[in-house]
Amino acid sequence: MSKKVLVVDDNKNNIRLFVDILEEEGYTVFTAENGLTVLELTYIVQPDVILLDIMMPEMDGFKVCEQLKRDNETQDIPVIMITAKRDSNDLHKAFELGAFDYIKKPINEIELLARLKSALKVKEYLDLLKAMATTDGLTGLYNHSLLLELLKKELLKQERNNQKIAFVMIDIDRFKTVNDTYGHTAGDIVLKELAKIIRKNVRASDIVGRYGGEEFSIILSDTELNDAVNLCERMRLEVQNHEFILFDKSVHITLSMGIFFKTPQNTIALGDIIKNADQALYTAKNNGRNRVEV
Ligand code: GH3
Ligand code: MG
Ligand code: MG
Ligand code: MG
Repeated sequence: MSKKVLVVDDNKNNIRLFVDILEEEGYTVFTAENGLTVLELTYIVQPDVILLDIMMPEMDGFKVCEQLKRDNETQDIPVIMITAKRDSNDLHKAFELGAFDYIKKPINEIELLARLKSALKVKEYLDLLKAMATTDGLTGLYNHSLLLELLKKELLKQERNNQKIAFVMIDIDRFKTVNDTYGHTAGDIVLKELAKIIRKNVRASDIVGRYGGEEFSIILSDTELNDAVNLCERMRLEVQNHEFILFDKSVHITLSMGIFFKTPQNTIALGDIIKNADQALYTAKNNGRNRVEV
């Protein structure tokens, strides 16, 4: 996919020059003529790199860079400063503010493309690192630590919007038997396929993660208890009837689930939400497995 470059310069001619060079090279280019809208534009466009003019009226490149680096959502996007200045104090300042690199005006096309390429390489590694740190390698779902992070964020959002939230803990029944009978690799196939089934059953906005081993969690935002229970029941039945093909064997599994439902009035701590969902899961196991409990 074509890389996205955001060019910020108050001079229309400069912008045209950048656009010509970059589009010729196959980049997708977005432009802004002043610093004021860069942050919002960056949220929308999600550029891979930003070319940022220093001297601009209203809000200069230093201020824009500072703003971008202060914001969680934008701080990892490499910023290449474009400067007509010759003062090394300014370069020093740019790097202090978190700029990745700089290019001096007048623009040399070869230099511009070379520096851009090196910034994009770094961005690629950063993206990869971030994905590795937040994704479960086997299932592709969010991993444990990101799941908790997202639950924390979701709680704040629900509080602000006065919404209800359901936290679901899912555990495969007698999974050890699957491993013991068909082997660990076969067990891994079940986990992968189950992750897909769970993901398929929830809304795109719902959060699904691998809590650990053979345990999965779902965060259902802005939901009613009834809807959460129905969803879990539907999923429970689908999994019960699903044929997992492990090499040449057909295997069936069942799930136990525990739901904790939180209303805006309930100011429970994050840890207790998990504890309560776990408790409900434990009840489901005790009541015979292949069940949903609240
Ligand atoms: P219960 O119904 O009480 O949950 O029984 P169980 O056998 O599922 O529970 P137990 O906690 O005794 O066993 C969980 C099993 O999950 C044991 C472990 O080998 C397996 N498991 C955990 N992570 C993985 C994994 O990544 N791959 C595979 N193949 N198995 C895993
Ligand atoms: Mg300028
Ligand atoms: Mg377990
Ligand atoms: Mg289990």
